Amino acid sequence: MSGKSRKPADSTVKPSLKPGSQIIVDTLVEMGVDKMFGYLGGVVLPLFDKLYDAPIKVIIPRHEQGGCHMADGYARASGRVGVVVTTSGPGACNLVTGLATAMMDSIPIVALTGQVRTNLIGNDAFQEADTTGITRPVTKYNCIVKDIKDLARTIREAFYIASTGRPGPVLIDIPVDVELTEYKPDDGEKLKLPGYKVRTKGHIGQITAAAKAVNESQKPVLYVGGGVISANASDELRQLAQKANLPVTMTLMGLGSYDQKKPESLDMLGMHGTAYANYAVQECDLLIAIGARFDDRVTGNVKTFAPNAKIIHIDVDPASISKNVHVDIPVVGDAKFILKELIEKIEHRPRKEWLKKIAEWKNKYPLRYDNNSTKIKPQYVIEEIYNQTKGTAIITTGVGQNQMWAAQFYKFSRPRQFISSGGLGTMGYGLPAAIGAQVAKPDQTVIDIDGDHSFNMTMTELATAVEHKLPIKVCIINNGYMGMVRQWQQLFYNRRYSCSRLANPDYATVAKAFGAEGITVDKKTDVPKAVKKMLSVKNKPCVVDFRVEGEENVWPMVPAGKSLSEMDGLQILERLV
Ligand SMILES: Cc1ncc(C[n+]2csc(CCOP(=O)(O)OP(=O)(O)O)c2C)c(N)n1
Ligand SMILES: [Mg+2]
Repeated sequence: MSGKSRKPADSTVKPSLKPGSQIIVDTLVEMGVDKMFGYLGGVVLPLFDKLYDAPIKVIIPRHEQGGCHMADGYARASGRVGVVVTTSGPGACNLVTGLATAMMDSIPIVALTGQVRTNLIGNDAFQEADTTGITRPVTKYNCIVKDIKDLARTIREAFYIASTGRPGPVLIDIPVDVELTEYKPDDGEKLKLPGYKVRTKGHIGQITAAAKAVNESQKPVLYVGGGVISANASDELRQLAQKANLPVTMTLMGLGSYDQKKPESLDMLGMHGTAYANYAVQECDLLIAIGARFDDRVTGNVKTFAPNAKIIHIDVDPASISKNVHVDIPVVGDAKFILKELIEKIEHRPRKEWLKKIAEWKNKYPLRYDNNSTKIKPQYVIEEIYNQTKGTAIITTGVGQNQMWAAQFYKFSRPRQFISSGGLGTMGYGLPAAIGAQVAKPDQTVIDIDGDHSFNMTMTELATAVEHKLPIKVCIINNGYMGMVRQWQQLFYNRRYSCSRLANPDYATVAKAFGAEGITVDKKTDVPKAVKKMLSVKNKPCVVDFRVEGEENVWPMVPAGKSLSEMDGLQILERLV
């Protein structure tokens, strides 16, 4: 930690005994933690006192929700477990949105929360909240440690549970008296998780059945989700697709798992996916789902989803199998292991007609926008960012139209490059996630493509980025609206824009007030030089306020509940040729 004069640590502690607060720090170091996020408060002061001397960089957000999203962005960018710590009561409650975001997207986080003294629990003590009760539905696992003997082991278990199987957030609640109790922990103590089983290798009979189905299929499609990224299975996915000659479509969470520059990539499917991906899914005879969960934004009407297809589902979570859509060949286990086995058993097939048909769809319905407009089109801004960064930046997003355009117009080529709140759709995620990603990857360009209203929710975290000299870039696609809400109001509520336009601050001025660089762009011709300037800023964040056309829509669009082939906006795209 910087900017402090160190006072010697308390020397009254007997050498073999350690207070719980020191046990927490030592166990975090043992787990390989060298950076973490957190916020102070009464019941975590013992812990922060020990962090003062620890070999861990602690980044303090301006709101605990931001801290949780930072830990999440850190985890997504690095593949490691993100760690966040908060005080009891209000601090712990502020984590809820961040935990739910990580839970829905299967992101490994360990959250440590302080709690009131054990003997005060249940007394409505000052800053007491039932943290484990409140966070149970938004964590993979949580518990309270009431006995110092369990502390080190429980923290180790938290890291194990968060990062294995289907990853997710784990919360450990620690009363302040446990932090203060002295104890000599047993370093060699084994984890005690009798009920927690992780299936790694898939059932060989199922893998053989899957291989047979792939070999026999005339019109297969790979449908890939974020599970391939968490399983670090992108190399295997590429080998599988190339060996068996399979087209690949990805969910929002799966973007980056397959290089979108490759011809076999059909890009994103679903509500705002490409027409060629959606048509291919609706016409395929075999759908090979890997680490994906048949979310309603992907399937549209489940009853008419992939109507002619046999479905293979490879997933580490048995609870995901046949949850939304009936699966013919389930394979439960780690995608990396399973794909390795599958690659051995599959054969190349030419599939000329199928691939020709897909090429025709791709040719007929590429993603387009009106680039002859004199106004700034959001898609143009994103294309310019893509071109100037040569497709290599890490992109985080807000939620809404900005997120969908980022997914459509930035082409991703590697896993952990696209970081977005998919399952929960959390506005305010983009900026803190960018901070977490930049902390994880200091040498890479990290860009938050954000919405004006998403940015409004957590923009206070600019202070955190300035303090740590993080050169993140924030590109606000400023349409002056809650754009995605406005689009729905336009299409389904007869253009009655009820409450979806609010006053915004001048973002360049806001950025400068925080000590960041701030740029306003209101002319289309100024977009390239603003992007160039933004990319050249070092050692501090740069916010660019792109004043884009207010009523641009995201196309194509499968209206909620419709079947995937019933896309609106295709005629509009065709007219743009
Ligand atoms: C925390 C939160 N509150 C509400 C919503 C519902 N919602 C989804 S998109 C959206 C509008 C987003 O506006 P903006 O950030 O400006 O993005 P745009 O769609 O204009 O690009 C809203 C309100 C949400 N996803 N998250
Ligand atoms: Mg907006």
